[in-house]
Formats: sequence, structure tokens, C-alpha cells
Amino acid sequence: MDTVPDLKNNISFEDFKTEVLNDYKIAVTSRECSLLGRREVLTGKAKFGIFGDGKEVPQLAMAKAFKKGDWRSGYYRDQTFMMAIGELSIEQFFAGLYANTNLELEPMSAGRQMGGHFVTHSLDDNGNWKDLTKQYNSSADISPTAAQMPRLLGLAQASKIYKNLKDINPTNFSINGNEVAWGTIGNASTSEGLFFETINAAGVLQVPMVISIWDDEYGISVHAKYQTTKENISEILKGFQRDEENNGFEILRVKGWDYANCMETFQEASIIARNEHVPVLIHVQELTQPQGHSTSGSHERYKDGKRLAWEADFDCNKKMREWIIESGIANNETLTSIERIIKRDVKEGRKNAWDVFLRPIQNEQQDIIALLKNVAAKSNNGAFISKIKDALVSINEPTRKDLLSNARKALRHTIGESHTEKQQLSAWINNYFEFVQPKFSSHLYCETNKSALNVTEIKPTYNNEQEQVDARIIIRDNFDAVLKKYPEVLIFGEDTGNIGDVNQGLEGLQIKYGEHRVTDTGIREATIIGQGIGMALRGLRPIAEIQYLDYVLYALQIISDDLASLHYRTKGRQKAPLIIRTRGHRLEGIWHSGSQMGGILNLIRGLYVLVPRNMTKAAGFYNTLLQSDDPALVVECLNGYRLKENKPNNLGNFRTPIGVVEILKEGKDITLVSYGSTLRIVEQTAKDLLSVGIDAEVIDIQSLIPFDINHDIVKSITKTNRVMVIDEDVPGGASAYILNEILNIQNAYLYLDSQPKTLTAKAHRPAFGDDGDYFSKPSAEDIFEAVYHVMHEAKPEDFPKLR
Ligand SMILES: Cc1ncc(C[n+]2csc(CCOP(=O)(O)OP(=O)(O)O)c2C)c(N)n1
Repeated sequence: MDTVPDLKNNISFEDFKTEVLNDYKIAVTSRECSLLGRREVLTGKAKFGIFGDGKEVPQLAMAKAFKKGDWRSGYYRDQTFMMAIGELSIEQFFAGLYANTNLELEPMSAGRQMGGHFVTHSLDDNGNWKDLTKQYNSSADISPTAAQMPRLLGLAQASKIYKNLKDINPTNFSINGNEVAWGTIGNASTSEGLFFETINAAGVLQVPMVISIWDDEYGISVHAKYQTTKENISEILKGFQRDEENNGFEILRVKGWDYANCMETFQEASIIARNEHVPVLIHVQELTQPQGHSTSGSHERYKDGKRLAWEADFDCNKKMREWIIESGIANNETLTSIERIIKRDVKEGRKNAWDVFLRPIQNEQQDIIALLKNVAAKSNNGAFISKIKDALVSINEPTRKDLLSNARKALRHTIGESHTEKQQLSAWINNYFEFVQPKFSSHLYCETNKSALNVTEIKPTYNNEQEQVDARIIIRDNFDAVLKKYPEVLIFGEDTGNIGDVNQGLEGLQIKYGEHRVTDTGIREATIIGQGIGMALRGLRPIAEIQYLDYVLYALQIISDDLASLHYRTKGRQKAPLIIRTRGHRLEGIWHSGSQMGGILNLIRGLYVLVPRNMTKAAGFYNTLLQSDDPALVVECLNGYRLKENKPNNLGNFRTPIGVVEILKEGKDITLVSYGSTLRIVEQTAKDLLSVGIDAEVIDIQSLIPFDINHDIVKSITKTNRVMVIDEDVPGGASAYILNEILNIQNAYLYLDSQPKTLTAKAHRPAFGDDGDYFSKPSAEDIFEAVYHVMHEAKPEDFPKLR
């Protein structure tokens, strides 16, 4: 038995046999789920399926090496791993396929994500942290290939932080930083930039991470020869291999069908990563995909006969079975009997999952059928309503859409009628919406008392003697106070550490708080955000700095797909209250004065987007956010650091409220709405407008998401009856968002006497230099004339044509 790995120290052969057979049972269970899962899609019970068949054996090995407190950041093939750590039952597997909205039954996302996206719960019912050191942890999967990689970096870095920073209370999160972050990725997805960016950053940071590449030679239908130089990812990553002189990665290779070697390799990886805090890469080769990529197609279309025959022979479950028999662990009969029982169990589990999914909807179906019967009896259009009711009765396996859409169609037949039954139907529809809609729309933002909207305002206070300083001093000294107050706050980004950011808002703070807390990073925006997401998932309070607003675009995918959807896609069971700090708005040229707020606003719902007009406001936003669980993007005004501001004396404590606008100048003729650097021009222009008799009210939005929660803008419009949104984004960008809020959400159209206006930049990027700005972005004269024109249209006698 010398091929047998030492799975646990000094266990008896009997125990060892039991353990191997247990593993085999999990592998077979997982395979059966894949096979039946595919059938559920093909028969229409589930909409789409993507499964872990062909990847079972190495996942058993990964599960053995995975310890409580560890983290996984992986992808849709990892069902066997999740089953092996006890975090995915047969019923839960099928509940995911059916999109069961009950979180107890479908803990991965309450039906929000398609099956194959795995998660464990970090938070309890009330949004409080569970003890993550006592459970296995999986960060919530997302579908874009390789997008699990940036977050993996932060999950691993958190261990390093907990190991090195003794002032942080590690309770619930870490035991001496001994936790390993385990990443999984398909071979083809390593072609993505995010993969290489993460590999390089992990090598630089030297964090305890194990990346496993499940290599089946294909990415859907595309062979490795189109994906990877030399068709071999570990071969081309050889330069990352650590040696005696240089840090780097430990790179291991193993054949995925070889159970014994997989066990050894994953144990070795675990020990290196855990004990030495070194990243390890395991290239798991010779894997297969027995059912093809997903339920969308069959692999016979792109694999030739030779490959298909090889895949049949080297199927990892088949190989494990052969090995069990050869090693004398069990004979064919025993294994056949195990397989028979598992087939039965999976069928039973699938049936249970379907029954519990369907039953509540069937009960709701009975309610609406009874109601429709009554309405039909009373209505003049009873025949039509009965027909709808009969159609509903004939649906054996209804969806909630079936119930609601039929109920709404039936209601139309009662237009003009007035009877109790109609009212009951109408009330049922309203109540049903109230009951069902949150199943799909809750938890985009924090819903506990840790919501940023619950943080009470504390105004900045000042000494009697005013202290006018460069505004960057306020930001810097506020960060100083923040770093002192919250040991778990870490600030990092390009040029953030040594020089204290490009505008010196962190000047001297690295020396004061150390390199772990105020840190330079490489030029790699997506993984800077990934560091933030991963560390926030593990209880730290990262502030990730993106040097300029324009470069948020490099990270926008990960902010949008991962961070913004995290709370929503876990139905509030994971949180990453990451603060992203950047600076932007008007400066110079195409690349440094962009204000692509419209794109950002539309892509990152799930974060708050704050646009403070000065550094005191910005500092107050950071102070508010640190009291809350919501992630946010804060855009400081790039041209505001050298302007003078009065320095508050309660730095670190004052808080700018979120979602609240501020009226900077009262007026009666028109409401001017703006934010950020352009706001300063609007304020100045409002003074100029007074000289021609136009008294404008000026409102600073401050917080684009959430937007004016008290509806103060419409209150202003009830007075002025006119509104103009002034914005330096492209036409139809942020201004369209703002106008939608004012007109559709606040119903301002009811009070308007003039056309609601937007004044924006040109559609192109802003050109360089003073003239570039003047001819690209809204200028003081543009604003003056646009406002004057509105007043001219309204009162031509008072405001004769200007030009
Ligand atoms: C960014 C992105 N591009 C394309 C896809 C579509 N897609 C899903 S899986 C996949 C192939 C992935 O292959 P591989 O990484 O080898 O993993 P496997 O499924 O073979 O295990 C592709 C192209 C996607 N999900 N995300």
C-alpha cells in the first residue's frame, strides 16, 4: 500500500479505507447530481445548468487540505468541493437549479444566481458577523471568467494583515493569520488579464494563496492551442517559480485523475502556503468534461473521437474506482452497491427539492383560483375570467409569474365594475407583489441598522479663531484621525504609501502607521479593488485608492460584477464595505478630466456614489462610511486640494450625511442642480445672474447614489417652477440620471413652468488646455446664457433675447 497517501497522521488502514470510500461516495454523488441536473434542464424544470463532472477527484483533495477559517474564491465547477466540506447537499444543489427563492433551502443566493455559484454565509440573520474561523468559507462566485481572481488576492492578504498587525482584534476572522485563500479557475480562463494581474500581485505581496487550475484543455469549444502559449499554463508561468534568491510562487503539477497524488499535492500546497505565507499554484492536468461545457450544447461538436475516447478512459471517477479496487480498499460489488444507493439518494433528493420548491407556489395558486372563481361569479365578464381561471387550474407546476400575470389579466376584465370581489382581487395582486418582489429585489444595499443612511450627521466644528488651510491638509489630518481611531483601516493604491498620494492627502502617514496600513501598490486597478473586496470580506476596513477617476474604468468590471452585486447576490449573507477613494472632474485633457459619471452610476448600483464639493465634505463622507456596512465610491475634486478651507477641530468624528442635498444659495426664479467641481462655477454664475435680475437657487447634490432622499430638490422646484441640471459628463450621462430622479421619482413635472433643462459637456472627451476645457465643458458663460434663455422664454419682456 505504499501508493496510499497519509491522509491523516497515523490512521489505521480501516479508518483510511472508510475515508477513501467516503470520498468516493461524494465523487459519485456529485456526478449523479450533474447527470440528473442536466436532465432537469433538458426537461424544462431548470433553465440552465453548468456542472462539476470530470473535476471531482482533485476537488476532494482540495477539500481535505482546506481548513476551518480558510476561504475559497472559485468558479462554477466546484460542486464536489462544496459537497466535501459539507456546504452543499443534494437538495441544495437542485434548489439552486430551480432558483428556489427560499434562502434556507437555497443558501447560495436564494435563487438569484444560476446554479453552480457557491457561497457560505458570513453574516447571521441580523447582519452580524459569524465566527468565520470556525467555519469553512466560500466567497460568492460570479460568472465572468477569472473575475474570482482579484478578490482572491484580498482574501489571502487579509491573513498577512492579521499576522502582522497585532492592534487589530482578530476575533471572528483569523487565528494568527493562518488561513489560506484557495482559488480555482479553468485553464482557458487563465487567458484573462485578471488572472495574470493577480498572479503577479500575489507574487509581489507573498500572500498565503493556493490557485488550482482545473485543466481540461478546452474553454467551451476552444482548444488550449488558441488559449495558452505552449498550451501549458504552468510551463509559461515558470518564471514565477521561487528560488533560493527570489520570492515567487511554488508551482506544482498533478494529474487530476490520480487520487493519491492529488491528495499529496494539495496537502503539500496547503503546508507551504499556510506555514510560509507563499502563493502556490497547482496545475491540475488531464481533467475531462464528460457532459460538455454546459446544458447549452454537446461536446461531440468540437472534440474528435480520439479525445472523447481518452476522456472516457481518464474520467477521474472511473480512475479513482479502478485505484480503489487495485489497492484492495473495496471490490467491484461493494462499489456497485454504493453507486446504486447513491443513484437512489440523488433521485430522492431531487424530488424533495422540487416538491419543497413547488408546494408554496401551488398553495398560492389555490388562493388565486378561489378568488378568480368569486370574481367570475360577480363580473359582467365572468366568462372571460373563468377562462383565465381554468387556464390557471390546468397548470400543474406553476411559477409565480403564472399566478400574477393571470390575476392581472383577469383584473382588466373588471374595469368599470365595482364589487367586493374585484377589490379582493386587486388587494391580492398588491399583496402578492409586496410578498414576492423583495425575493428578487431586496438587499441591494445594507438593510440593517448598519446602513449608511442610518448614520447620524455630526457637523464639523471650528475653533473661534478660523484656521484656513490648503484643503488637502483637512483630508490628510482626517485620515490621520481615522487611522488612529480604527486599527482595521488600511489605505492602499498607486503612490499612496511613500509619498502619501499624488496630492499628499496621506503625507507622512505611512511613516506614522507603517507599511501594512498605508501602502503603495503596483499599477493594477482591478486587483487593487480585489484586495479591498477580499479584505473587507474578512472584517478589515480597506480604503482602496484609484489614482484618478479615469482609471476607475480599469476596475469598473470588478466593481460592477463583484463588489456591487455581492450583498444582493448573497441576499445579505456576505458584505464587503469597501471604500473606494478617487479624484476626478475638471482638470486637463482627455485622460485626466473625464467625468464618466453616467457610465459609473449605471454600472455600480449596489455602491453609494459620493461627489463632495470640498475636502471637508469628503472627509465627513469617509467618517460616515466607516460607521456603516455599505461600500462606496468617493470622488474628490481634483482641483480642490490647494483651495483654502477652514479646518474643523473634530477631525475623524464629523460626519457628512449620505443622500442629503445642500442648498448653497436660495433663490426664487430657477433651481440649478450640480455637484463637484462644476458646482463652483455654478455658484459663481448664480452671483452674476443676480446682476440681470435672475435669482437662482443653487443645490449641491453631493450624493449621486442615494439621490436626495428627502426630495429637497422638488421642494425647491415648487418655489422656482424651473430646473436646470448642470453636469460635466456627456449629454445623456449623469444629467439623464439626475433628471430621471427629479422628474420621475420626485414628480417635479407637476410644478414646472418651463422645459426642464440639462447643460452638459460635449459628447467627446475634453480637449487639453484652457481652451480645451472652455470648448468641451460647460463654462460660466454657457451656464449664464442657458439660464438666461430659460428666463427669456418664460418672460420675454423682462429678459429680452441675449444672442
Ligand atoms: C468574461 C467572460 N467571457 C466569456 C464567458 C463565457 N464563458 C463561460 S465559461 C467559458 C469557458 C471557460 O473555460 P475554462 O476556464 O477552461 O473552464 P471550464 O468551464 O472548462 O472548466 C466561457 C468562454 C464568461 N463567462 N465570462
